[in-house]
Amino acid sequence: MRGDANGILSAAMPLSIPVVWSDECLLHEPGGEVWIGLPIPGDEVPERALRIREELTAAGAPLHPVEPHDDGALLDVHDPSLVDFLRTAWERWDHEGYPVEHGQTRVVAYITPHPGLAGDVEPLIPASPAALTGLFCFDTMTPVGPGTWSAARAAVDCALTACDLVLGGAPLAYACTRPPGHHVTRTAYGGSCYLNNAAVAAQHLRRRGAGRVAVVDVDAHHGNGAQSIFRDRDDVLTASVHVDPEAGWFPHFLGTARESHGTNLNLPVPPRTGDASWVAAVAHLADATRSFGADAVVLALGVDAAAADPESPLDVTPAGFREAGRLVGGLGLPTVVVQEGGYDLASIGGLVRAALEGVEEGSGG
Ligand code: SP5
Ligand code: ZN
Repeated sequence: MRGDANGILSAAMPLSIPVVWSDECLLHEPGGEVWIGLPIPGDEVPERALRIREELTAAGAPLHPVEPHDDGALLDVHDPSLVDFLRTAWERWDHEGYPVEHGQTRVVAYITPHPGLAGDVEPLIPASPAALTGLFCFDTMTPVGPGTWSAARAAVDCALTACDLVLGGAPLAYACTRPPGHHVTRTAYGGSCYLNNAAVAAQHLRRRGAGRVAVVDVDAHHGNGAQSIFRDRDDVLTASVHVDPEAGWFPHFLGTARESHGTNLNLPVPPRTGDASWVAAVAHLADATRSFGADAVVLALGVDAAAADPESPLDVTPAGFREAGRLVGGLGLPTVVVQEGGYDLASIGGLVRAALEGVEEGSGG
């Protein structure tokens, strides 16, 4: 049983949205991350995806196996140097002896080419692997280990497979992926993200015939990656509701309403925002998608805006996620849902289920 918007209980229909899955997405183990100078446990863990899959299959959703895709759309949105770095980072690190000689079991940066360091001198490509990491990674919380590349590349394939289902006529498809991707720009990764799955999906939809695509991002954190990647494009709308970075939240340097322009909409909300204001912001994103004339939607579905989530101070409930899903589904557009954040293992499955039930209800399914 579940409550609808009026609080009336109704029998839950089984979910019918295909859930695209790859076991390879489980191969990335953060092992820990460095936060403000200290090692802490990483919370972007494989168990997240398992919990979501368990909940969705219990709700009746069919699993759909991942299909491999070439690098076409991936290299449209990411610089080849970033992709090459991520593909080879662990082997280089291991080969240079960091794990054995120093106990450094993950690739992490220790120096970055801050714009104030080099001024107008073009920085070197560093010979040291530790220094090279700082050329591509913008934080200390996004470690690369032995399984990271396989998992991140599989996550891209899951997003692309979900796109193909929709391009083939399915109204909706869900990529049950990790690691997430929405913080990754054309040239730099971070925020527990390596490759921008949602941006690659949007680009793939464009390549395969959708004239205009909207990336609607409801993760608790700003979708800075898609904003940056598509900044000069008038064929992709990027729209994000997120906790206000000016109130002290990741990604700290970006995400204000002032960055909004014709095809970019940022709606920061204050800490402790609950369902009413958050759902109103999602309605605003949906209205912008309609006005833009999108032919397809990529919903970047992080569920870390939930009250119990350790990574954000927002207070959205499952009913709020269901209503957000209804609003996006109600656009009546082919919709690819891509998993982003969400870190409370006890509730993550139910939150994603609520959102996807809402998408199906809104789309009339
Ligand atoms: C995809 C996504 O949601 N990325 C957001 C990553 C934000 N990470 C900020 C980490 C700040 C340190 N968290 C420590 C939590 C201790 N409870
Ligand atoms: Zn997030």
